[in-house]
Amino acid sequence: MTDLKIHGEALPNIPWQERPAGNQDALWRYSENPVVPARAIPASTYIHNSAVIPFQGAFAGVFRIDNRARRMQLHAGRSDDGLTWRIDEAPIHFRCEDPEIGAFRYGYDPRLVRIDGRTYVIWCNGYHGPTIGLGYTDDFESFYQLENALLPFNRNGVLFPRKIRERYVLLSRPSDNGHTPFGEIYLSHSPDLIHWGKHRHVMSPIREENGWQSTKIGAGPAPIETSEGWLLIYHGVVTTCNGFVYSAGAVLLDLDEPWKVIARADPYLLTPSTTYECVGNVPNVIFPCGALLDAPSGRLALYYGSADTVVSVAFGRVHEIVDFVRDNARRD
Ligand code: BMA
Repeated sequence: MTDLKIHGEALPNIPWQERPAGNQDALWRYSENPVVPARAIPASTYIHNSAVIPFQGAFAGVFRIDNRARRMQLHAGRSDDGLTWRIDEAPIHFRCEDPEIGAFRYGYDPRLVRIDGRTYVIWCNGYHGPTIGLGYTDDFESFYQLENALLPFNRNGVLFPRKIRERYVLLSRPSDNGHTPFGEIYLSHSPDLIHWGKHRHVMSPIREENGWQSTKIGAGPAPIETSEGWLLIYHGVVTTCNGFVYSAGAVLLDLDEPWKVIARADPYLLTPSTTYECVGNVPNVIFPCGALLDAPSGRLALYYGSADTVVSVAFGRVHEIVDFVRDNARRD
């Protein structure tokens, strides 16, 4: 789709590698994956589902680190090229007005979204079980925590990158307190990032087919605004006789009423098939949490946790991914 309009900033220094000869997939893997090894800092056992964003002409990120007690922590990191990362030794300390909320037990699976110049962190926050933690930073040094957006149990929260009809909009995935065997994507509205309501159902797993998104689904990085709708990359899970398998897929959501699905691709974008996706702490996991976009060219770098062990990158072009969704859309 050559006349597709993609909203966003120019990012001429986006990490990038052209599609390999003979590859016809909408996304292709970086040849040097993984980009963050499990033991990138002495305190880590694994580093995986993590988010990145352009920052001061280079890049910054929030990384999920399972520490040497296997406690899930968030650490800040920086990079000149988006591929080689320096990750802080100490976990992020979120300043919070209410110590009851601030003293979270664990934090994992962060997303990063810039809205009106401020960088928001959305993560799965341990508060009597997993729920949606929300905070912000302007410098990746000081972090501030807001109220939890939703009640436990909930995971996979991510904000849209702008207000829609004067409301902040949040995707989430209500869950249970364990390795949830279900999960649908919902959307909530807020005037102030504190009070959330007007909850809407977005989409369900496709249970009857036993395909890649039959058990549960959850939003990935912040949706990308295009003239064809919001492009959302999400994860889908199938239950096999060896357990859950996590893949990445894509859907287009309505621009003004983003709980309405315009087109949902039937095939996955990426499913575990390399050694670093199939072997590790939790085998067979592709878990997208972050993306960089160069809007003028449509080049996209997708960051995903692999096998709950390392961080990997895949590349694609937004107009080709939109075509992929449209050309392969489910008819239900
Ligand atoms: C989910 C989350 C993710 C993890 C995935 C696979 O429930 O906990 O952090 O990557 O399971 O283990």
